[in-house]
Order: sequence, then structure tokens, then C-alpha cells
Amino acid sequence: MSPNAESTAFRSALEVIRAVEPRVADAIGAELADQRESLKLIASENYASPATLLAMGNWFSDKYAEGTVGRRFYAGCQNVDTVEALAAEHARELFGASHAYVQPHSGIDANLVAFWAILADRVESPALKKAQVRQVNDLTEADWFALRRELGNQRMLGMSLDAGGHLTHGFRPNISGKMFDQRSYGTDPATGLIDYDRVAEAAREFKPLILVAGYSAYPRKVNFRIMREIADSVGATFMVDMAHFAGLVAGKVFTGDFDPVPHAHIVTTTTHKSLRGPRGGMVLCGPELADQVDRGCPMVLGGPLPHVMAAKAVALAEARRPDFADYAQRIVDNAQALADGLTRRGAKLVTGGTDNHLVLIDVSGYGLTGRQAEQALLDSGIVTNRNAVPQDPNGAWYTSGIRIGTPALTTRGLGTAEMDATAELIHTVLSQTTSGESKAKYVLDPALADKVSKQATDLLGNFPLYPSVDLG
Ligand code: DSN
Repeated sequence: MSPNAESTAFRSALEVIRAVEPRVADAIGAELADQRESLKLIASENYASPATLLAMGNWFSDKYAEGTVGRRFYAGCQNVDTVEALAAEHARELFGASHAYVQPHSGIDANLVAFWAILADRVESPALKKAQVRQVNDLTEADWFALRRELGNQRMLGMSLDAGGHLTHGFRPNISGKMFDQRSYGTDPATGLIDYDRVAEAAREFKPLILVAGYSAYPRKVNFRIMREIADSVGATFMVDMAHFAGLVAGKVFTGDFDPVPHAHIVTTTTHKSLRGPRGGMVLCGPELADQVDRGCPMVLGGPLPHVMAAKAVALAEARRPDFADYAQRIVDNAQALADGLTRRGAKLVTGGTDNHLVLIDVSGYGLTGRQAEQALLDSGIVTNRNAVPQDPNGAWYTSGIRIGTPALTTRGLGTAEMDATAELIHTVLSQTTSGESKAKYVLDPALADKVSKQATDLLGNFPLYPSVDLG
């Protein structure tokens, strides 16, 4: 590749866009500038490679391709077949899964595909068999009515939102909470850790059809072997949503009991978080659920996005390279350095530290709500997001936590020394912010915010983002 290839590609693309709608070209350029200048600590974000980004901007976007590889509802899908098959092959090899479905557009979509695959396998198929018909269209009105009621009356046990679970694991305002009779397992109030005995007890009492593990704000590893044993003991299908930590599984930081793929019946993920691919989702499973998973589109998904599947193939190929394992390990080393730096300075962390890519600060220790802390940090050039902590007195909107994660800064090249410096900046801002007259209001000296902002920019100075891309 010529040394200027990436600059030329992005510059040319912007020139073409600018000729039609200059404000879009300007916004794209401004987004890169903003990303370059901010200390991005959002645990669910990353920086995809230029190859991944470029794979999304092309003619694949024009193609309809409902169905799966070789079995489409539209003609002319031979090139889409090529990229979808490649993405699925890379995913299978990377994660050691027997089947990969790479069409979901997001994590929510991937979870919906998984839920409906399980419902089809565990509820619909037996009903069809009992009625001695091959498909739902052949059921009598009475049998169809009964099946619809049964599909809508199944149980799911997942991690509660304030313990770090995800809203798609049965939170009532989400479709998953409306689809399932849901119960949650939380964490031990004293340690903040999952108490497997209590999960087992909840499973015995509730007898869920689906046991879900996975999180978006739990800073520890989960023992998937134990969770599978719990699922088996009550006849539940075990599903893991590894969206947040897929990169750590891919990079073999999470192995053995902590790798969900050998233990779960079905695994869902996004592709853009620690995995560092394009925005999108994916489902992995064994042969038992493969056919049902492949019905995801048009069952719950709109037409697949072939340009994004092309980018998934590129990013998954990158994740199969040996340097990705090094990247994944550095994500965790950095998170632990950040956690240590914050703890040493007096911050209160949920569970007292981290085993993964994220740290959850309980900002009530600074006398702040999550909302106040998030905004004060943003004023100071530090981009984070507020998050509930276990048994949060401030609810899901104001919250009492700040979630920070290291995948993005690690991609940029920052290491443990810079994480300690980042901890110092965060602690400086939070310890010098005071609560205002409402849960959203706060007082922070603007001169201090400016000073920290400048320090954050200086910290990033040695780690340019997309160094190969010069937009001129
Ligand atoms: N929005 C993602 C996150 O930030 O964790 C999950 O949906």
C-alpha cells in the first residue's frame, strides 16, 4: 500500500461528498477533529481501522439480500454471498463457533434474533409437531391463538440493569421486557459481585426458558461454566450477550470458564465495541439453533446491510491477527491501571476494581450524581457516560455512577502511565466539582475545566488518532 493511500481515500471521498452537500462533508471532517481532541473513555466505543471504515462506503449499500448465503429472496446476490460468507468464516474461526450469523444491524437486533430462535426452537417447533403440521400457516385458528399466547408467556432470567445488565435483557421499557415474563438476578450488595448461589436459587424458583448472562456495566469476569450448569439444572437455554467484552474473548484474554462460546447455547455480540469493527451485531451458536438463527431476516431484521457485512469481514480478519491479542491484553492492563490510579486517589469503585475493559466509579463518594459528574468531565475534555450503580438511589436517568472504559484509548496507543495521568485528571475534576441546586446542576470553576481540558489534549498529543489520515 502506498504511504498516502488512506489520506487519499478519505480526502477523495470528502471531495465527492462536498460537491453535493458540503455541510455533510464538513460534519464528517469535524467529527474526526472532535474525536482526535477528546479523551474518549466511553466503554462501548472504539476507533475502527481505515480499512473497516472504507469497506462500508460502496455499492454493497445498494443491494437487497434478504435470506442467507446461497438462499436469497433476491437475484444477483453473488458478491454479497462472498462477503457474508467471509465475515461468517472469520467469526467462526476467531471464536471457535460452529455457526455465525453476521446480519444483525446492532446488539438489540442480535438479541432479538437469538430470542426468537430460542422461542422457535423451544415453543413453536414442539407446537407444530404436536399439531402435525410443518409451518404456522397450517395451524388451525385455535392452535395459532394458543401458540401466540404461549410465545408471549415465556420466562427469562437476566442480570438487572442497575447491577450492570443490559436493557435488552428484560428491562420493562424495552421490547425484551414486554416479550418475556422476566426476573432479574443482581449482585451481592457487600461485594458488588455476582453471587452464583443466588442466581441458582432464582433459577430454581422461577424456572426460566432462557438464562441470560452478559452486561454493559459490570466490571468483572463472569464464570460461564457455572452459569451453564445453572441453566442445565432447570432446563433453560443459556444465552450470553458478550457485546462489551467480545474483543477480550477474541483476543484470548477471557478463556476457559470465562469464554462464553464453549459454554453457551447461543452468544450475541455487537461488532463495534472492544471488537473494534463496524457498528453492527452478530450471533454465534451450535448446529441445534443454526437454522432458526438464520431466519433472523426477515423474521425480525430488515434487509441485511451488505456494506456493513463487508466491513465486518475486514474487522474480523484484523481480529484474527496475532497483534489483536496484544491489543486485548492492553485494554485490560489499562483498565486496571485506571482503576488503581482512581482508588489510590480515593475514588469509590463498584466491586473495588476491574477484570475487564471498564471501571464503574460510584460518584456519590464525591457528593455528585452521575449526571453532574458526566457533564463536569465533559466540560473538562473527558468524554464518559453516566451509569446506574447497584441499588442506585438516583435511578437510571440521573444515576450515581460514571462508567469509563479503555478500548478506544488503547487503540490510540495510550498505556498504563497515561491511564494513571487520566485517573489524576478525572479525580481532579470530580473532587473539585460541587453539587448544585438540582441533580443535574453542579459548580465547577471554568478555569479548572479549561486547564484539565488542555492537559487532556496534551496527554493525547503523543498518540495521534488515525495518524495515516491527513485531511489537509
Ligand atoms: N449502548 C451500549 C453501551 O453503551 O453499553 C449498549 O447498548
